[in-house]
Amino acid sequence: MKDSSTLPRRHVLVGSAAALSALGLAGWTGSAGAQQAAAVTKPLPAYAGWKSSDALIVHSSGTLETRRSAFGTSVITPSNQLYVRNNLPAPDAAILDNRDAWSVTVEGVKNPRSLTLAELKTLGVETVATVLQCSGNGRGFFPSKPSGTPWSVGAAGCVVWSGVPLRNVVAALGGLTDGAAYLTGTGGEKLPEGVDPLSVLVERSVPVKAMDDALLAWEMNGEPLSLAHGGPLRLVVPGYQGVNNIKYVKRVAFTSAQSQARIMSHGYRMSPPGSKASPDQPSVWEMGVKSWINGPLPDKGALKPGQVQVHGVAFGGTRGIKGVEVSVDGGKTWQAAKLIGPDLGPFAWRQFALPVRLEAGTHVLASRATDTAGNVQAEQREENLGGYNNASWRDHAVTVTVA
Ligand SMILES: Nc1nc2c(c(=O)[nH]1)N[C@H]1C(S)=C(S)[C@@H](COP(=O)(O)O)O[C@H]1N2
Ligand SMILES: [Mo]
Repeated sequence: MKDSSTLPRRHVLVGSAAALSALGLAGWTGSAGAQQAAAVTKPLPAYAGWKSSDALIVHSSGTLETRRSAFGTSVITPSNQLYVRNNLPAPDAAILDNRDAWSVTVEGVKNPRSLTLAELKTLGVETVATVLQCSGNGRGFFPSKPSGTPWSVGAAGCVVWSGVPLRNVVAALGGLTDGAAYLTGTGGEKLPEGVDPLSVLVERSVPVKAMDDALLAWEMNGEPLSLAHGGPLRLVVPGYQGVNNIKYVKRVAFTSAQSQARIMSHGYRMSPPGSKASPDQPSVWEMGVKSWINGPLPDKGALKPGQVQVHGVAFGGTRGIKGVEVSVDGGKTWQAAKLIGPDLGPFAWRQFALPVRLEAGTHVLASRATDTAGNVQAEQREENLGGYNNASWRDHAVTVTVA
């Protein structure tokens, strides 16, 4: 299947569930849709074999995307439908055999040392709902076709973490040393041989203020953290882009400078188009305000004229959501949607819904969120080399047909 978007719609009705959604996706991701349709035939990788294949698009063994049609109207994304992004092969599952024996080294505190997961569990526990989103989510909408996975909307989910607040750990180790400007987390993957470790190491730095909300988490959605999502232990930095949430975390350091790892110095930078990535460009840290519609979607075929519930998700990084507006005329006019379901705090997403009557014809449905600080979701993406931080409401609009 090279370009499924050229198939007539009646083929959608006879296709498999997987192909069906892929065809629908092709309708709103343009050129990226074709690549997603091609990827759909790949099986789930072994470390994520427990996931729902119907709910996911397998781009590669390290990149699984939640289908737009799989996001329901509940707040929490079920673990088996959550996207996965692994920059390196996942560690051996044996690291989960004795979870409590996993250890993490803490540096940049008065009394630096290693702590086991068993010890961490004695220092406190908190639970927090956060949006986990890859900064490349929405890259598939960039006409410039940046290299990297052409994610549509599904490199994101909202999940609940349990773990020890990082500030408790710091307090137990005597507090921060002077000059701590960054919180640096290091992933515990085995690095490939024969290459400069800094070129592959997953190590990220965020401003030290992120410590106030950060957790060392061992549980996600009420279950011990899976290997796919960073078990036995993960650094969770609420409100920050996915890459800063270090899986299999083996070292946490409070440092005066940012990590020298390539993924920090050159990767995940907001590099202007035509430039070269460099450490002086902004890194992808806090998430901005963003929303998108998850229903109705074009992949269900033509709608009947009448009332529909336009629904979707909205989040505001560290600031939470004040409100969401919906447009059914491509952004000419807007109506306030209702925030529905439980509010799980500033880092979670809110579900929204708006009942509208749609007559026969073609309708462009869009959503536009406002965070609690009054920032309004932008119409246009910020062009950049890597295709990061796409929050454009126009890019995320969907076109539905009523007949
Ligand atoms: N150790 C480690 N942590 C990591 C990564 C990784 O490859 N290794 N990928 C990062 C990226 S780019 C993203 S978007 C998120 C993905 O989290 P998930 O796979 O649990 O959805 O994890 C981040 N943390
Ligand atoms: Mo990512």
